[in-house]
Amino acid sequence: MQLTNFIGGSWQQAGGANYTAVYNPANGQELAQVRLSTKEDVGLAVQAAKEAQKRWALVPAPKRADYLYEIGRLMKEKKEHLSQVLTKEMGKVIEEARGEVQEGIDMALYMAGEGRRLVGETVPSELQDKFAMSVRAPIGVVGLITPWNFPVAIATWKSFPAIVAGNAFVWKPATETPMMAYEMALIFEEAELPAGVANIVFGTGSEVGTAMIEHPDVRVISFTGSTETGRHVAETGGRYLKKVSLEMGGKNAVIVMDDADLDLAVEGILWSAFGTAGQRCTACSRVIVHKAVKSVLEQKLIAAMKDLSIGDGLDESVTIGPVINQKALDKIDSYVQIGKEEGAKLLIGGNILNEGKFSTGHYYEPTVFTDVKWDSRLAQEEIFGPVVSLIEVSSLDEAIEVNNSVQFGLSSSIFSRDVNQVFKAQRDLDTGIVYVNAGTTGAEIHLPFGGTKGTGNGHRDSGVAALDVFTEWKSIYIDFSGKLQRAQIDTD
Ligand code: UN1
Repeated sequence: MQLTNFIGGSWQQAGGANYTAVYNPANGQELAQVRLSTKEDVGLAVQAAKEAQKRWALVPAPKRADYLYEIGRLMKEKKEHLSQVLTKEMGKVIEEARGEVQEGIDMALYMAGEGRRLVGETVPSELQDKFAMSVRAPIGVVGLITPWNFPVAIATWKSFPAIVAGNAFVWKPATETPMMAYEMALIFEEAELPAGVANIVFGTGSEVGTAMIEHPDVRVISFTGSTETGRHVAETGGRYLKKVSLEMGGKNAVIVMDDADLDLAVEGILWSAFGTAGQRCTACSRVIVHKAVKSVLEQKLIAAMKDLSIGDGLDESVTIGPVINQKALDKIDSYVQIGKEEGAKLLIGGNILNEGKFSTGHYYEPTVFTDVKWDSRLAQEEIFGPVVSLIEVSSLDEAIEVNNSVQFGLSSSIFSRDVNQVFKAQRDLDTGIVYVNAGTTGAEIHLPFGGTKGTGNGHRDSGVAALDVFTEWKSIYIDFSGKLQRAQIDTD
């Protein structure tokens, strides 16, 4: 299977000479080939988007929304097919893949609803016979750069608010997961979304991503990926005075207090630490546990981990799939070695799995360290794999301090039945998302998604907040007094 760019409503061969192949991380099978695009391909896509956007911006927003309803309907109709492709390409287990596709469907319907709102303000003017209001105006052509770990959901968080608000987009999906983008292009085509509103260019960050950021006609860049790349995107975007929305790393913690329901906490930890093989920005990577319940929690965790089943995510009985590629596997393993060197105690796991049914894929054993020092590298740096570190504390204050000690601020969680502790925690945890009596994953699409500190730069994906990324506020004053009225002066 050969994937080609989707530009101006047609399938176009990329101009680059190089190909990249897509492999199933569960078994190493080649799934597709993609020709890598060049700066010139980006230019063609931006041009197509620019022309289409002028007309698209004039389509009433409720009509733009009708396309999203149709896209949502088609995604629902193809949900099982999309989920299967997603599992093959990215590796997450099929149940989670279905959940991710559902997240995209939810986003389509939710943003379609926004087409009948896109709420602005009307406020009284300080002058007589003058009317004042603000409206959301589309920005133009927007550039979307998305990661491989949520190849559908994150793309919908960005592209659907962009189009309902009257923009056209150029989307560069991750090189590891172009097939999901291709599937979405087929849906855009079937929904008869006007040509050029949605454009997809396959290629590398250094060539295609950079060309998007540097193109004068791309006014917004919405990026999800690593902190290192995000910083580069912001630096380059800053030179061109672009609006850059970044969603980056995490080092999320579950706090388990001494009064917590420990069985529930174990379920929450396992789901958020090892779901998606730990490859979520929101994954639980630290467990901050009160010393009074530490050893019971450890025993319960070890016991519950016996039920985890690792393998090809297409097998319905499997609960943990492979990690994306060899590079990821090496990185995860290097952190396990770092943990050992730092003196953390390995409770369970800690190995690459490469024998028998694992020999052709990229699998890592779910791993738990305990007695981890809060300021060690294991406890501070993002691993993006199925490795979790237990850190002991003696009080809620200390737990909050440890939670807030990392450079990231995406998600946090507390298990406690004490309402006073819970309310204090939700106020003082410095992350963009806080869960009470649930793990660190599972954000719903109608709330803002994003984080503080090294996780983001003040913007949010999904929720109404996403519309702030893809619109400019326009304030409109209409004077119907028939005379010149000067604000701040003729007010008596
Ligand atoms: C991500 O980790 O990059 O909240 C996105 C969650 C999912 C989205 C995660 N709904 O875990």
